[in-house]
Amino acid sequence: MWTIRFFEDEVKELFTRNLVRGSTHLCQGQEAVAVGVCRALSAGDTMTCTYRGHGAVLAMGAPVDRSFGELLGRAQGLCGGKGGSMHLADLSVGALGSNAIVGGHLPTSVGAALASQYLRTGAVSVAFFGDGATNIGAFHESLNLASIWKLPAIFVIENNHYGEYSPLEATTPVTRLADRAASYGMPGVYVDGNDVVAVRAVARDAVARARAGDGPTLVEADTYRQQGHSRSDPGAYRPDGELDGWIARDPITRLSDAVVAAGTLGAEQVGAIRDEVLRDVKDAAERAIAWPQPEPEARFANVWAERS
Ligand SMILES: Cc1ncc(C[n+]2csc(CCOP(=O)(O)OP(=O)(O)O)c2C)c(N)n1
Repeated sequence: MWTIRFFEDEVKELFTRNLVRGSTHLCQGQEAVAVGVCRALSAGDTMTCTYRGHGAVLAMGAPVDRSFGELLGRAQGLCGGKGGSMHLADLSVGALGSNAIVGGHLPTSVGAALASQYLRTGAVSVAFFGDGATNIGAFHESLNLASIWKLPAIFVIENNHYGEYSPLEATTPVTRLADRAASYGMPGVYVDGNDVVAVRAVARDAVARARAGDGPTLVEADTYRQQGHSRSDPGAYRPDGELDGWIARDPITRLSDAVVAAGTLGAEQVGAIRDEVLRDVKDAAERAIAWPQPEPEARFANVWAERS
């Protein structure tokens, strides 16, 4: 979770230095969802996510320096610098792609689940998406098809309570989003998305169900984005005190405090791990900044399939 937090903090910094092109959507505060779910997966499983997807891609195990490199448009970036912040993919770790289109990746995840069922690989397919995406047509079609075919899919709503600048209640009549699962005949599980241990437990159950051939699960992880929607949004529309209330429930602080309270690690050890992760993330950013831009000739590579 610290890797994701420090990665996002660094991206914010790189943005102010005008080193990141395009827009970017940060996920500070939502780390426990990505980490809790991805820790329940095994090699060969796949994941798709939104434009707010840096955390999920890192949680799958994508290298930190090459992830920075992609945001910086470097040749050694995960996608050769062509995808940028909103289009991160690393097939070697099962990260099939983040996606700028709200809900656009859900059919991709269903396709991966169908491939798994057809080829009998046993792989599970996870899709992360926001609360706003549950109002998109692709959400309905994806859950419907996954359920009727009993596909090994897990749909994870990162309910951060806002779609851009609109609170959930302004756009969505049913605000306990896990209840939407009933329409598709699948279990709908609500979980505290700032409790990484609880998220992992829910994800393990969903993975077991998927691997057993019992079909998909809809998970609603209740969380909060501590930053605005994207780079230029200070989040001024949030009611006074709301952000502070969620920061008091910060997923990383909660886990650190719990580990210390249980006597598993001392506070100093926790601090040392934190410092080490921070150093590693900063080093990775420095490495990526030093990498070259892609050669102009590379711009069409991997865009079209070669004619055989
Ligand atoms: C199909 C589509 N419609 C509209 C947009 C513009 N848009 C970008 S982010 C966003 C809000 C989505 O909110 P949510 O699904 O809750 O995800 P969050 O940003 O909170 O993680 C919208 C409407 C888009 N990218 N794609």
